[in-house]
Amino acid sequence: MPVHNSEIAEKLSRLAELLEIQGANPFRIRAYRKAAQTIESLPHHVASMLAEGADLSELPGIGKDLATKIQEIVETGHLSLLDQISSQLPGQLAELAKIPTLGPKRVKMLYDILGIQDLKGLAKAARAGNIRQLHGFGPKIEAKILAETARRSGREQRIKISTAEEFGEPILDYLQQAKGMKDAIIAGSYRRRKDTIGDLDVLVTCTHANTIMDHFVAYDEVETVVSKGHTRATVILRSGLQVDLRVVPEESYGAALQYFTGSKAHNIAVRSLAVKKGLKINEYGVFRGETRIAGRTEKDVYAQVGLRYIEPELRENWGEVEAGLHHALPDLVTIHNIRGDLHVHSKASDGHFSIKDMALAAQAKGYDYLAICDHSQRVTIAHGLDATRLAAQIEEIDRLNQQFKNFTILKGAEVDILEDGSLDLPNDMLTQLDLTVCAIHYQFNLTRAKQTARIIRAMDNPYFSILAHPTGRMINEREPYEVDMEQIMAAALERGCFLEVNAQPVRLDLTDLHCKMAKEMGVKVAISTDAHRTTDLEFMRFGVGQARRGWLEPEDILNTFFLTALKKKLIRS
Ligand code: DGT
Ligand code: CA
Ligand code: CA
Repeated sequence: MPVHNSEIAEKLSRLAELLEIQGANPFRIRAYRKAAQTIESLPHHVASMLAEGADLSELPGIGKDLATKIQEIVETGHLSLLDQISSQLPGQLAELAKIPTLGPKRVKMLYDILGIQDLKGLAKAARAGNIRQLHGFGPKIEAKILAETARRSGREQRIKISTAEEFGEPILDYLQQAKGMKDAIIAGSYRRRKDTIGDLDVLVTCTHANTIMDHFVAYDEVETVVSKGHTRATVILRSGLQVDLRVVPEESYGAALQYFTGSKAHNIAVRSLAVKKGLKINEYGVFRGETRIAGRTEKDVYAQVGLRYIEPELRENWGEVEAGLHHALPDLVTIHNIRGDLHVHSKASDGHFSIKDMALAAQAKGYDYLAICDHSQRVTIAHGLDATRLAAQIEEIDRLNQQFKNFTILKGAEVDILEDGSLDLPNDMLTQLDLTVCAIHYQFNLTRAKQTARIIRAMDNPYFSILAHPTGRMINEREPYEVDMEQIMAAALERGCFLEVNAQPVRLDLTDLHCKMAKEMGVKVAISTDAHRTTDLEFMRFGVGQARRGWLEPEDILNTFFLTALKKKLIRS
């Protein structure tokens, strides 16, 4: 995979940052910073320039030394000087410098004066009020640091659902190899398809519990065995992920699955229904007095308390128990309802495959359509398209469509929403497209009122179709920007616009709760993968998971419709 300009720029600015903490020569630091900016704003991929034999030292502000370093990044994906300095710095100084409130200058001061070298030390000093004493810090910054350290220590423990799959599925495969294994399933938040997962809760039925327990703790990724009994064990993997295992008898499998799938709040609501009926419910079954009246399947368990089966994604006590009592549960969308993908990239911007390859991959998935939405010009780091390049792409898609049968490539663009709410491409270009996905990529820090107004102003443009990744959050990396989502949804509904559920596992934006809000307000959403490579099309399942958690049914989702119906919906009156 070729190295992107943005990745090169990132490494060079990072090097500047670390050199600053080391107290290196300011001129040298500035040189790396400038080089990073130069690379970031280049219209061409450095990787291809090098491949074509270009001499990078001819670029402004880039001398021989920097040219060599850039070449190293392109060739190896690494910058050895960066790795070296990073490992020389004491403790977590390199990490601390990434905290926006701090930056390298302040990290250096905190280390030099207070000896702070990690997150723990930072939090401790902030709590003790030692940071406000320092020149140039003050109570406001100290409070910010405190909030930031709390946020970081809390969030570091939860992993993305996609990462949980990477660890979880091989564990299930491994368990299946043990003698006497029957069912094995991961319950908990994983089964509820939450966007992040605290730990894995594995449930098995088998003929030889002891064999399974031994087999489980012998898994080669296990670092620590926290506990191991006859029917339950807890281990920590090398990655830090905790895995709980429970062996349950077959006649209790449904009850155990129901119990350990949670959520806790859902279980409590279900239990109180049982109590009203004079029943007892626990992980072994539903009991009337001493008699077990259900337990083998989840369906039986729910039936005994007077409920229809409730899909795991709904089990958050967000009204599903009430709905279950009144036969008002939604018929949730499934991955099989999805007929196409409305937001993918090609090589023309920051994707890695041609339009044709992306289309072939989508067709192979059984889709009817695929919308190519490359970035617009403002997003220079992604090599965004200007009007001329977009015009050429439109022609290319027209040509390609003649080669496809029963499959349509839709013409789209991921249009940047500029700070004043205008769109980054002229309307005489946008009118030639089937749809636009419009997104914010800059100025995340506006006030809630300003950010909301900016987005709504963008929706005023008649060529605005779908608001892409509406909050901009990146799980464990970036907080959402401030917006009034209710106001945005109301505006979208009024104007005939849609919101995206971006299915990238790091985004999952809209979130589950926002999906539910969309449902309640009657706004339709598009579940889109934002794929940059053919394999990314598989992210769809993560988006569908969030949509299901938000109670969405097929008709709530734009890309469950056939092409003709979809096209009608995309036309704004
Ligand atoms: P996580 O791991 O933080 O992402 O979230 P969960 O939901 O997987 O929670 P976890 O692993 O602590 O527990 C798994 C399930 O076990 C949970 O969803 C419901 C059930 N559970 C755990 N503790 C209790 C409890 O005290 N009462 C009830 N009713 N259920 C519980
Ligand atoms: Ca769990
Ligand atoms: Ca657990």
